[in-house]
Formats: sequence, structure tokens, C-alpha cells
Amino acid sequence: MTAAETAAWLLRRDNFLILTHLRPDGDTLGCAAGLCAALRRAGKTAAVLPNPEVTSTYADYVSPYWASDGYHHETVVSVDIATAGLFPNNARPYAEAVDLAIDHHPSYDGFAAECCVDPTLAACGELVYAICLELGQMDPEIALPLYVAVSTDTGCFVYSNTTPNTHRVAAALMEHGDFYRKVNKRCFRTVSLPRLKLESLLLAGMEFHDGGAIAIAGLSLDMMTQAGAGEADAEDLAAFAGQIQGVRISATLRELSPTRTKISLRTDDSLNATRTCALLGGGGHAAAAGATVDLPLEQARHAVLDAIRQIQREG
Ligand SMILES: [Mn+2]
Repeated sequence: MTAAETAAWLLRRDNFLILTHLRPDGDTLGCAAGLCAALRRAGKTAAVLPNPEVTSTYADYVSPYWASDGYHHETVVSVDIATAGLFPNNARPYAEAVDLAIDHHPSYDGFAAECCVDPTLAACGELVYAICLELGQMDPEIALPLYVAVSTDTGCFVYSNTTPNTHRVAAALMEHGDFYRKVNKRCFRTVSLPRLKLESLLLAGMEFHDGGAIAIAGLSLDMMTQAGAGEADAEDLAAFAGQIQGVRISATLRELSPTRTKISLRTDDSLNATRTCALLGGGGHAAAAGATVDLPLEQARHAVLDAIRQIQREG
């Protein structure tokens, strides 16, 4: 369905339960909060299924919309979820019962009865914004979480998925208040101390090859403990080494157990990341791929460098 058809569909229904995905990010949570606020403004009853994995970064934006125990719903809507496999545990009972999926993933697999999917959009928030306009609803309460959705899914408008439409939607949302200053500070200008310690430990143990063009970083379980870091502090750490000037190929290795290591590879045009990771039993995209190997961390360092060398030789 188009955004207009989706809005008309929503207006014919009531008592909405909105679902977000596993390891929830700003897009899924912001879309849920924004859509929930807009439906309530339109006179509907709506609530978001509490997501047990919500982090402190996003909790304030979405927790006012959590469904209470025993909330009665008739219409189930998922936002930013490509497949029922990404439902949190408490959403599993709804896997076969989703009435509408609103999503922007090309991999959306059709699990819902109806869908509004646009894979050209950087953030699902852009789509929910269009639906809210069609509902005739936009105010600061709706705009704030949608700004969170759009800004976080584009890394504050710098990831390669960012489009002119992303900026147009963000600009329109910014017209509804100066909330974006606090959002930008919280989401893009704040790092936890354990995260900084992790980056420092990662840098201290980083190995460089080819005059600094290749960086290999290892993150051990012991480093996590030393830094006092949790999962949230380690998020997207695979992007860290690639930020160093001159680095074209970066591998970030994470110790899962003394005999198992997860490899994340980021490359530029000089090396195909998928082909390299395929040698290690993994896969992914041309510039970002991964593999999990049954090797201790230190041996995995050698294995990934060997794989890089082999693909370089093959050209
Ligand atoms: Mn998204």
C-alpha cells in the first residue's frame, strides 16, 4: 500500500498494538512512538508493545507509549521489521497475526497480511512521516521520535543511505520545535566512559600492515571486563578502525569464547569483503562482511590476514 492507502487503512481500524524489533534501534522505536502519538491524535487507541531490550538512549522517547498489562488490541502493526525472525521474545505470539507491516528493508519477507514498504528510503521514519501527514497529524510529540528515527538510521545524515528525501523529512520535522538539539547531543555527541575505554584498548592492540592501509583490531572478553563495558558499549565497534586516516581495510575481531571469534571486515574498492569472508565461511556485502571462526582470537588475526592476502593475489 502507499502511504495514503495505509493512512486510510489505519483510519478504518482501532485499538492498535505496535511492534518493534529485536535489539531495538532509534528507527524502530522512533517509528513506533511517532505512529502511536499520531494515531492517538487521530482519536484512536494505540500502544507500543514494551521492548525488553530498549537502551537508556531511547527509553525516554518510547516508554510513554508502552502498552500496560492486559492492554486490549485488535490491530497489530510492525514498524521497521523485515521478518518475524526479528521479533523480540514477547512479540513471538504475534508472528502470524500482524495485520500491517511498515518497513523500508529490501529484505522484507511478506510476513504481515498488509504492508507499506519502500526500500528506497534510508529510514522507516521517512515512511511513517508520510503516513502521519496522510493521517493529517503532525506536532512536536510526533515529530520528535520521527526525528530520532530518521537521524539515527542515517548516522546523523552521513551514512551512504542518506538521500535528499531524508533531509527534506528532517527539515520538516525540525519545524516543529528545537527538540533536535537535545536529540543530537544524546544520540551523536555522547559516549559512555566504558565505550571510550574499549576504543582505547582496541587502539592499543591494533596491528597495522601495508603502511597503515590494513588495520586489524582484536576485542577480547577480558577487555570488555577491563573497560566495564556491556553490549551497548560495544555497538558498531567494527566501524572504529576504519575511521583512521589511511586505513582502507579494517578487520575487527571479537572473542566470543576461547575457541571462537567473530570477524567483521570493512573495505574500500581495493578489496571485496564478501569474497574475503567467504574464505572464512562467512559473507555479507562488498564493503562490509563478516564470519565466525572456530579459532582463538590470536589465530583468527592470522586467518583474516591470510584471507585478505589470498583475495589480493587473485585480484
Ligand atoms: Mn530502519
